[in-house]
Amino acid sequence: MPDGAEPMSDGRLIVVSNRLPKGDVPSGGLVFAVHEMLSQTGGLWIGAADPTKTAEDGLTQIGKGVYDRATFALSEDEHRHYYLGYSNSMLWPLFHHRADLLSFDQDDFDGYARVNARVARAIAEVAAPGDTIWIQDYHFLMVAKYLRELGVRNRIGLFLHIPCPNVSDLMALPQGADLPGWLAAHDLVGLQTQRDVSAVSDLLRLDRAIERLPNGGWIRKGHRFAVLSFPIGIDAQGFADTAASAPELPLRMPRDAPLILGVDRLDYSKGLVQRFDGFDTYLARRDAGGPRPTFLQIAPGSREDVAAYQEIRDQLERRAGAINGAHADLDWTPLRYVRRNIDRAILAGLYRRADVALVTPLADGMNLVAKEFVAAQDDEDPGVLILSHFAGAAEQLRAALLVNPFDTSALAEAIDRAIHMPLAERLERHAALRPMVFDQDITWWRDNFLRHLRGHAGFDRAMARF
Ligand code: ADQ
Repeated sequence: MPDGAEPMSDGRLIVVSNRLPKGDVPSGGLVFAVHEMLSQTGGLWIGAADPTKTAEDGLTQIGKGVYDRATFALSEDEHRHYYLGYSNSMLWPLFHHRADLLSFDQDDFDGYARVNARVARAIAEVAAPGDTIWIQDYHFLMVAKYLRELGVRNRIGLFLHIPCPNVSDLMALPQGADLPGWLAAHDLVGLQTQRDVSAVSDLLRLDRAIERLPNGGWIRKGHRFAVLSFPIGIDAQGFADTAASAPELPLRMPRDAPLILGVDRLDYSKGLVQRFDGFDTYLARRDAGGPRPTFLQIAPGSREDVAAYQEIRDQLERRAGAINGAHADLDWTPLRYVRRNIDRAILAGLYRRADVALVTPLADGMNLVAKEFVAAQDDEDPGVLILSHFAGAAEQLRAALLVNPFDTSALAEAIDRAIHMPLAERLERHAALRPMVFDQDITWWRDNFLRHLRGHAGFDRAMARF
């Protein structure tokens, strides 16, 4: 859209995410919610193509229906630098407060910038006046900046799914001083939590060109923008229905034995080693005559081309072996560690069967597993959620058993408390958690974000007062 023209509201929605949904009716929270929306309104969904030898500009249409799906090209080299490198070996660890894991490489940043610029050019070519551009996550932090340089004045929103770095984290990023400017190129930056909003507010103050406006908005070189929290939700009712009608579970354990469940992508941010340690301590302290719980940890591998992920995988395998070695018996394996993807209906059934969920990340934007567990419970006999203070979900799910995942002893104590929690307390906690998950679901999240971005939530009027 040429400079000078006024954006209209409610044009098409253009969504950009690293991954595109597979199949015609995709499953999974965010993907399904955006699919549902685009199916109603039409629009365009852009994501990365599989890497090839060389990469050219433009978009390739890969699916046509009520809305279009298109890919941008990525060379193998760019995949290495943009995706494995800068996105997942710089931004991911940095935003999860793990500056010790950063791997510096100028080529990584160059690849990231090149891919972001290509995505911006592709969007600029297809965006009509009035279209809303919604960028997902840390893979595309520079796209809005490039779009503005190309003269695009459409509404641009960014939703960041991961936590925000604080000022000292950011100093470890060679491009740290530029990040506030990249964020300022959007109209709306959406974050998971209020804690993230505070962190970003501190970051923005590092850029002298950015000023706070009296009503809480921000301005940089005449461009106003907002930074607000929109905690992401799940399709709670859908998940509850799936859980209630789940097939029989192939668990082979006594029906009355307590089941403790963990479900995570295998990632160092999820606190799995600390969780295993907590369970180990719990086992060492437990009363020999008491219930014999099984802790089932499901953790499919991810990003296995990145060294830090291979390390955490090896570490967990060793810990799992040692824990079972120390505590297992002829008829009891206390820890079951499963690394494969589990069918969603079975997963939902496992959540419902579980007496305790261990959701103990060291840093996490939100953590959908915590919400899925709450949604899947039998309201008359609910299980207990043990939740880390460091999961974004802890801001909403205050009625969970909140723990510090670094404190092994406290974790062991929480497991013991959860296993023995009386029904009355479980019911009370569940009653407080349930509305947070069912009322603030994925549709609420999506509509809330887009209403703010498109200016139907007083955003325009509020901005006009500045
Ligand atoms: P993730 O880090 O991927 O997401 P999370 O929010 O927990 O983390 O979502 C994982 C999803 O994968 C859940 O829906 C879970 O059910 C599913 N899953 C995990 N293991 C599985 C298995 N073995 N089989 C099948 N399904 C499995 C990022 C951020 C989070 C943020 C989300 C959404 O890191 O903090 O909550 O985006 O914004």
